[in-house]
Amino acid sequence: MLEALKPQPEDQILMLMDQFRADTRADKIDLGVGVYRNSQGVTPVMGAVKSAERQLWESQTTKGYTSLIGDPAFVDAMRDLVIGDAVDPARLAGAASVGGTGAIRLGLDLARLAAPQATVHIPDPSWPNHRAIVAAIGMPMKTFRYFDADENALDMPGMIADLGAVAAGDVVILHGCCHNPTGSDPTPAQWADIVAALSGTGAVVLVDLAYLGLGDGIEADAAATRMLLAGLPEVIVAVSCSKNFGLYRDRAGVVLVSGQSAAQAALVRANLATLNRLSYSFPADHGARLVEMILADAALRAEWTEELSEMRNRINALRRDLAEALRDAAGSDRFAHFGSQRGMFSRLGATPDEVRRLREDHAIYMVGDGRMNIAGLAKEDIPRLARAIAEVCGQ
Ligand code: PLP
Ligand code: TYF
Repeated sequence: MLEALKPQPEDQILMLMDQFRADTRADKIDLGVGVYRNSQGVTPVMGAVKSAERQLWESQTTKGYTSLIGDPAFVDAMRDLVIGDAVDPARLAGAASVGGTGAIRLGLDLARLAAPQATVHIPDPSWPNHRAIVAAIGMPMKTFRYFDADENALDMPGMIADLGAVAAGDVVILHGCCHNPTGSDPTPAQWADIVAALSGTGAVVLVDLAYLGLGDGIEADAAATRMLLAGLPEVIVAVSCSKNFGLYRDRAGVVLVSGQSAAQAALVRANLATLNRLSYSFPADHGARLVEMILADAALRAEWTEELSEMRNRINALRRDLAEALRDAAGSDRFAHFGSQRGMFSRLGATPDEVRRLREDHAIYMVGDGRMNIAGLAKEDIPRLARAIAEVCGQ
């Protein structure tokens, strides 16, 4: 039977990780996979996480099963962090997931249970896994205009036109903040236009929130999600704790769903529990519990908030430094947007051939579409990176 299996396309981003590891050049620069690195080039375990792990080791008396939606205290803590009081908690249901990817999958599986023929609308461009997951679960899919690569700016008229034409019951994926791969998010006024375009369509928004706190701060980064929740009757929010808690391999995440009534929320909760049960019964608990402990304890929360600010400030300083170095190296403002974009990523606007030359001639690794993980950059590498970019893409 197994001979019938077909080879699967590889994830381009994860493939690049292996290619980088195999490169023996000492001065190689990794701008591929989206992980944060500190000034020592390390993706650290956050201090607040270490403290919570120590406390958990001392205090945990059982590793018995939690519940099918995970630890309810974790779900509530994430609801408070992400949603605050933007919607009546009685209308909300949530479930712990296996990372942000698991939350997206859970949210889309829920939508498919409710409306198997609904079309899922994905921004152009988007995180490649969106398209891959939608294809895997067999829902129809369409892209909507998001970014104008020539202008290095959002295509607001295109986006508003496309979103306004979405059919009732369709699903629209939006990045809550720190858009991957462009680093370009709508302004609050533009978000208001997006909500206005969607309201009345009957579309259900799925907000992918993988970088809360890494753009402009927790409250600012949650604002769009809250605006969508407040303005639309049904919203699914898929939250990752991988980046902002540095819990990548512990796979902590949550899906939060706002329904139109408390009765609908109960129905959603029961469906999420069943979806978890059919995949793996109980979602992983360790990372989720650490997050819950950090959010519930004033001292741990203050420590985490401070560490998250440091990460964000470092990313934004790297952005400014890179934009400045490129201005000097290229003698133009062509790359000025790196300084004002947010989150881990920006796109260089390079051709596939230029991306290849940067890799082969300069040992600089970025995703094929020219996406760079600025959060993985070492400050010392900025001058060399800027010179290489100016040389390869400068004309
Ligand atoms: N969504 C986006 C846009 C991402 O970039 C990522 C990657 O980190 C995720 C979701 C999911 O992350 P994870 O499954 O590692 O929590
Ligand atoms: O976009 C990125 O680089 C991160 C990490 O299948 C990632 O979101 C990439 C691919 C993938 C899972 C996570």
